[in-house]
Amino acid sequence: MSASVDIERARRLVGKAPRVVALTGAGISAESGVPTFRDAGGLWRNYRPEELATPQAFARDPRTAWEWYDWRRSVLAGCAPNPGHRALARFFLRRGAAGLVTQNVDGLHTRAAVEEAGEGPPEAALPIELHGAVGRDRCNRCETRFPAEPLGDALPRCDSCGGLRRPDVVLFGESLDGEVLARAYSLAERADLCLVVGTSAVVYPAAAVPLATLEAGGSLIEVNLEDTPLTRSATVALRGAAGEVLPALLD
Ligand code: BJW
Ligand code: ZN
Repeated sequence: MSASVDIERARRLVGKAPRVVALTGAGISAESGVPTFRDAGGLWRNYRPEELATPQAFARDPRTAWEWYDWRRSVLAGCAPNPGHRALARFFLRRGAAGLVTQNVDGLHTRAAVEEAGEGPPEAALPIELHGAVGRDRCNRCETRFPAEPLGDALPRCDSCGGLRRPDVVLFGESLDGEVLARAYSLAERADLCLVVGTSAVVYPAAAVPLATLEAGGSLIEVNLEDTPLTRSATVALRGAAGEVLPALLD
């Protein structure tokens, strides 16, 4: 089917769905210059991201793990929301019903919502961040949270208990926050349509969020450059860059 027919079908689905949930991944931020995890070019000093985003990497060699996060923070400091983030932010500001779930830790959805709303966006327009936020630290021992600071010669320590700090993100093998995950599933189960954008859909339990919409009888639109394990369940699969497809789909 041609791309223009697909986008028209997808626009009709969006138009008639009372409640829409979106699940986004690293691909939506690629056009902002944020590296993805599993595409070519996802390497940093010969490490694969999957090897560094683990509690084992932090335990074995905290300096190397910290340097990777410090590098990612410096990349992010030069990045801004792109037309894909902004189209989603406008959509949820306008529609409210259901909402936005993201695996991303880059904070760009929140920045887009603030920019589109002109400060103080309503709660419903803010993303549910399944994997935390890289712009915060958390104490490994007492869980106190701190704003991120640039990495110095010594590894950052907790002001309250002296424990090692780490970025406040969910690493492989760690559990997601139960309340955050429950909110995401509850939105997905009650949605008529799930819009899945820029994720390889291989990391669980995030990849099961669209399945909750499907199991409840809803439909699925996928926006990605390539096929994923979710593609065969998609009602419409839109092939293209999120920053181009989302404004055409949602505005
Ligand atoms: C574009 C584009 C453009 C590019 N436009 N598109 C069930 C089965 C098997 C395993 C498990 C399971 N349940 C749990 C597990 C274990 C594990 C897991 O899922 N493993 C699989 C990989 C095999 N899950 C966990 O460990 C989770 N914890 C957990 O379940 O606890 C309980 C438990 C533990 C152990 C066993 C069983 C249960 C925690 C997962 C935490 C993931 N953390 C990370 C790092 C976050 C911090 C950080 O940023 O450093 O989260 S890993 C990384 O992957 C990051 C991402 O959020 C996540 C998903 O990646 P994403 O967003 O999909 O990015 P990519 O790069 O993979 O894909 C980009 C996509 O965009 C591609 O498709 C491109 O084509 C596309 N694209 N440009 C549109 N312009
Ligand atoms: Zn502490």
